[in-house]
Amino acid sequence: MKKKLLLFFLCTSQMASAQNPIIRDQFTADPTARVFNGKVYVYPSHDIPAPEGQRQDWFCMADYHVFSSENLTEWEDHGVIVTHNDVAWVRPESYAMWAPDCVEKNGKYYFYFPAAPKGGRGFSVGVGISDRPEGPFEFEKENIKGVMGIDPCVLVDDDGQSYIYWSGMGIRGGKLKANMTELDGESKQMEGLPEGFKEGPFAFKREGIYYLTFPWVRKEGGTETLAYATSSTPLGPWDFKGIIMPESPTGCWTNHHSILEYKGEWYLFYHHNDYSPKFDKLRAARIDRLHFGKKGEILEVVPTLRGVGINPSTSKIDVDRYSSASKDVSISYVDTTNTFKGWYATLPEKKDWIVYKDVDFTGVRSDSYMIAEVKAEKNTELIIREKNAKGKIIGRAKVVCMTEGQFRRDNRGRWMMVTAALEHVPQGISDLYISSEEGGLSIDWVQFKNRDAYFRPSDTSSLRPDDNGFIRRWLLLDPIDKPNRSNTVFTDSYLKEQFQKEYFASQFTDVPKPGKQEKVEKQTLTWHGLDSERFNVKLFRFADLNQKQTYGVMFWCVTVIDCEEDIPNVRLAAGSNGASCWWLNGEEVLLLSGDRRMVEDDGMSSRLTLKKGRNILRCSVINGPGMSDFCVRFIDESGNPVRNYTINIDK
Ligand code: FUB
Repeated sequence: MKKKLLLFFLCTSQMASAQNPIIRDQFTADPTARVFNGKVYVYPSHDIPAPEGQRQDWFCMADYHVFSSENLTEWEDHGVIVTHNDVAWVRPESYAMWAPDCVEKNGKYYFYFPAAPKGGRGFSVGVGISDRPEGPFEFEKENIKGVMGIDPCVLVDDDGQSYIYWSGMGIRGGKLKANMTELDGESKQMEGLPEGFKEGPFAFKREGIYYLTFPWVRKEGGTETLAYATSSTPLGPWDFKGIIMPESPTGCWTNHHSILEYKGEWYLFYHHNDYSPKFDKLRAARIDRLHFGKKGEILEVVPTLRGVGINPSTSKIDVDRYSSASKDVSISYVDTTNTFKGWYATLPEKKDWIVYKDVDFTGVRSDSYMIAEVKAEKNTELIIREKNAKGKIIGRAKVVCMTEGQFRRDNRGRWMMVTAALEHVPQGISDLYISSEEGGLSIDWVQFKNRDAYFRPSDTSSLRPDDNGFIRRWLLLDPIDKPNRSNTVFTDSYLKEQFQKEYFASQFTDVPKPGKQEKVEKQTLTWHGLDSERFNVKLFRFADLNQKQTYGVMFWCVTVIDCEEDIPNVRLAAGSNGASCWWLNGEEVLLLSGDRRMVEDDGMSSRLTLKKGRNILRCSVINGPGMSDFCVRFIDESGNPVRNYTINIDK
């Protein structure tokens, strides 16, 4: 009985966003891309590090995944479609599931793959059949008789006749029977191809011309190029035409590809070894545009980091995958022990720049902001322009160079998040031109976000309290875990203990920079500089927006009040959902205890003086199950709001 693969249903779908490489959470090689039902499906090999007992210096592949995308930017992983232990003729644990293909004929999908046969030597090729491109596939019990080798590729011609090509002592080809699972007659060696090692045939037809494309080692001791030949018939003889892509600049010995037309454009799918620079048997699939000349010749493709597709400006854009850059710009792995964390780009000097093409600003409002993950070797400014060096400035953000002691090495060192209001929003699709005011800037990603209903990032301008005196600019720390299931525990003694405890260094003295991180037991928490859209600072929403826990939490909040002169005889008036404690210039001035709802001016301090210059106001809110928030203002002797000061958290 043929075996239906249960495994298929056990695997969850995952999305990955992409430039090059396109799949960012696993090694992928030999990408065969096909268009089915208006979507692109990619069937790659799945390289893995060899487990113990397997040859450590060779290819190692136990299964196949299939991926799909409509925009060539976001790829859905449909999970494992078959492993080396699921097919009757394949030797279990053989780790030799090499380059596959999949084609559609009369509504059925045929998945062709090479593997090591039970009790045999070398490679054979088998087929799985499905009603859907992503499976589940039913696998033929026997391999295809007469096909001995690797890298099967099938061409379904306009008249319905199918041809299979593979590599085994050169490149061979033959007709397939209508059942798509058997050779029809003898296969033959493809004639007219150049001398030198060849494998990975990929055949297609365009404007009546048959193209046979293949990895080819053109010089002795060299690595693989991608090359092609053409013919007026599907099985040749072939006219050798030239190179599609030269040898890999990263030294990857193999290359293996497919070519397809999608929505009027042609694409080359291929691989390099981006995630494994020192071992080229762990490869990474890529895409770049391919163009034909007037006579149907394939123009040479230059591999890019940017790849293809349009990135929505509202999702994180890894600008280290740039389209072009000044010559001193470099890229580095974010984490050399886990290359899948990606790269960042460094712009050493003021003159350095990056261009990142095709970012879609549709839907970005004029009051939106940019957020970027950056680090600096000296105080500098990140500047993002539209199109080029002369383009309008979209946004710019100050990047301070954090000194030792201001950051923790275990928290990505100097890295920080910076935000800035947008000065200009490009219309539709635009290129980004990224530079820095002083150089010394490294950047990982940038994103453009619409303001939400509760907060927007604070900027460096001075802010006054609102018309009613409420203070709306704060540094908020991600919530500390306080797993209280009920608020009945909020007695004065419990709260004193909780509010006086030291959770992180300089907790009662520091005015942190946005992006600074604190280590609180096992949690790594970040400070955010935010302006509240409402008079009450919605801590619950803040936690939720940052995908942090919302219940059973303790928040720490700081702001700076700058006075031009002493303001005596004022009272701090606050309300909070959850209990809260308030400190002015290091002195505790108010405790709102018990389980309470937020009410304006719920508690009041005794008389205070806001001194000339900088005053540091700090609060902590603790809550079990509840929608944490607070509001605070200063009021004078007559109960009127005090407003003659500015709020500046960023100075
Ligand atoms: O992925 C294993 C083998 O490496 C493929 O079958 C060849 O084409 C080469 O890319």
